[in-house]
Amino acid sequence: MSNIFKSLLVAVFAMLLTIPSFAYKSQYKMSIVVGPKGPWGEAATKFANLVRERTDGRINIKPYFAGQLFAGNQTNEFLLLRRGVADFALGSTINWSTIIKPLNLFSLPFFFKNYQEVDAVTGGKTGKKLFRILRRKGVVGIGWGENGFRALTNSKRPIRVPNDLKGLKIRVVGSPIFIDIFRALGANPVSMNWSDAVPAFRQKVVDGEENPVNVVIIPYKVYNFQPYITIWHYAIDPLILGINKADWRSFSKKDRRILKRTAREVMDWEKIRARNGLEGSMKALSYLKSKGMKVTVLTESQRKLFKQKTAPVMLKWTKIVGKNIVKSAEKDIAKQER
Ligand code: X2X
Repeated sequence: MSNIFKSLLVAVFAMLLTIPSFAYKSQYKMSIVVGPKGPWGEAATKFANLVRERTDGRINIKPYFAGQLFAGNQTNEFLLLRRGVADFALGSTINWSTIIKPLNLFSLPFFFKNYQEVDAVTGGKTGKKLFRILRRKGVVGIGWGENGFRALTNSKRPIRVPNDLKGLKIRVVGSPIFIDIFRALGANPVSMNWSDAVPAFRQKVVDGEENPVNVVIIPYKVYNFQPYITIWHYAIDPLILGINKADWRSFSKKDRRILKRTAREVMDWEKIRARNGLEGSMKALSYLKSKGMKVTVLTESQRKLFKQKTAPVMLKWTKIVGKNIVKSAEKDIAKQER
């Protein structure tokens, strides 16, 4: 080999090593099912801005709110992220659970009692296991955020015992576990995308729905259409900040570190807002009352009645989630309680 050719090769190699950013896209698309208002949307904007700033513009993320990237079909979000139609997503575990079955863990009826248990699982071995599963399916998870414990709202009456739900038409996400839960409770569940659900509330096409207080019910003013709310902690909806694997691999080590650090920081910020006033003194509930809502908080014994009614759903879906994942979550929770 001639010396000139050798030095040319060395130079090309050196170039490849020193410029890992040559394959970066000029813009990265980020999917979010909700609009820019409220903790979820605001966290997406904050993440995009901080990442742009901290990478000196190398990673330029554009948030696409209100499900624009998946044309309304929220349970397709994971597939679109995996295929690279979206590069990033701040997604609900519910919306991804139709593709990634173990994520139904968070929708198992009355499984998680409080935020400490949720943190023990997402921050524990189970959270890592779930991220490994996502990675095998083409998505790298870099942070856990929160939509929240899902509360039940309706326009007809207070819900205190399972019988109160009888015959009520309840909008749920298009994820089959929710159909099973509400059927077991005697209600009439209908699955509907979020973008169709909001007009359906306005037109009273449905009697009720279920969503977290701070992240959805308040920003979307659900109290204007459905004045009864029951706080029952029947399902939790963590969010995952995920990146398409090919995109992740294209980023330099330094930028990956920036992404992870920023995700942790912004997701912690978001979680505080998602939970604000929903622990201890439950101040967020006074806000709902000031908006004319009639608030019911289930006691532990009332909650048990609902839990009993949905026991067959728990059994069926434990198998679908995977017994090992459910066991692992139980272990993480027990560890936290010690
Ligand atoms: O559709 C819903 O209910 C929402 C916004 O909470 C989710 O994306 C799961």
